[in-house]
Amino acid sequence: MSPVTRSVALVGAPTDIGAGHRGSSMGPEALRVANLGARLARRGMHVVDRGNLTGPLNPWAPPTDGYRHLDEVVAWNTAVYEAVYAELKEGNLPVMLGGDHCLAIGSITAVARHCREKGTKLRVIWLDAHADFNTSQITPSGNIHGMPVACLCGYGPDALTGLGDVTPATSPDVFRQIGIRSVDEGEKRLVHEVGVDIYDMRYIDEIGMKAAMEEALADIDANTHVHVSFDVDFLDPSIAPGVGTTVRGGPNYREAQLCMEMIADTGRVGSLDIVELNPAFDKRNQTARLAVDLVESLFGKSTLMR
Ligand code: B3U
Ligand code: MN
Ligand code: MN
Repeated sequence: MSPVTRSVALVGAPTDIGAGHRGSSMGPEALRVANLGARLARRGMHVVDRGNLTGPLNPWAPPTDGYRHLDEVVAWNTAVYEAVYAELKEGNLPVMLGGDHCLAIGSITAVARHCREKGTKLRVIWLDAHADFNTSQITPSGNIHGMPVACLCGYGPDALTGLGDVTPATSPDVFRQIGIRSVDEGEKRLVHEVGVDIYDMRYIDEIGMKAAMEEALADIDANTHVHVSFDVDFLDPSIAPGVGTTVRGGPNYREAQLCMEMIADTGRVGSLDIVELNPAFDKRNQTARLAVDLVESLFGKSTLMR
């Protein structure tokens, strides 16, 4: 099945403001070099590349009150929020090229507003090694790329939880997290307390990617907008070394392809983030090329012969 719209807008957000390593700021260009636009066009999509958003440089400062670079994170997310909302309003399918995962606060806040205005149900498929549900009290690092899901659910500073028209932008029941295998102690307690639906690697190993994805996608219907937030560290580092925080034991190539194909089969993909790609850690752009390959599957490329 085809996605919600055939018209795709690429929006670059070249920053590593929320991350613990420098370099994801080079992600948008690496994805372009890996031919993202042409590969989506090959899938029959009409593709426009809006170029890159701009925002403050990374001051590389230590945390203040549990946050690193909060003002700069707010500035970048405000830009992402406005750009993604404008694309949705025009009927385009926004693909936000990160950048680190803190930028999902802006993109998903925009998608949540769009869904409220359209009366559609929002479902966020969060592909990641991490739960990204830290707060300033429990974060081990102060890095805001470890906090976007919490912020989107109202656990965060006012400047980030209140980016959009409604605060908080979403709630825990909106999320399905896939591939999780690195969760901090306080974060683990919090995701259990609020009830995030997590398909961790132990569960995927036990029941298989197919059954896990069937469960995760079960209640998507014709009135659902699916947003995919693809943190490239979701993938096993043996196939995707180009990320700041590698965690062993992630999905292999075939599992990742199946995951993307099953999301594509819903026919409801309406927006996408591609984040945490870090060319400074990559070899010959292989992780960017793999990410593009998987995104092509997300937009309908299938190996199915029958
Ligand atoms: N949970 C850790 C590490 C982390 C989260 N997201 C990424 N790394 N990419 C933290 O710092 O919050
Ligand atoms: Mn993440
Ligand atoms: Mn991650």
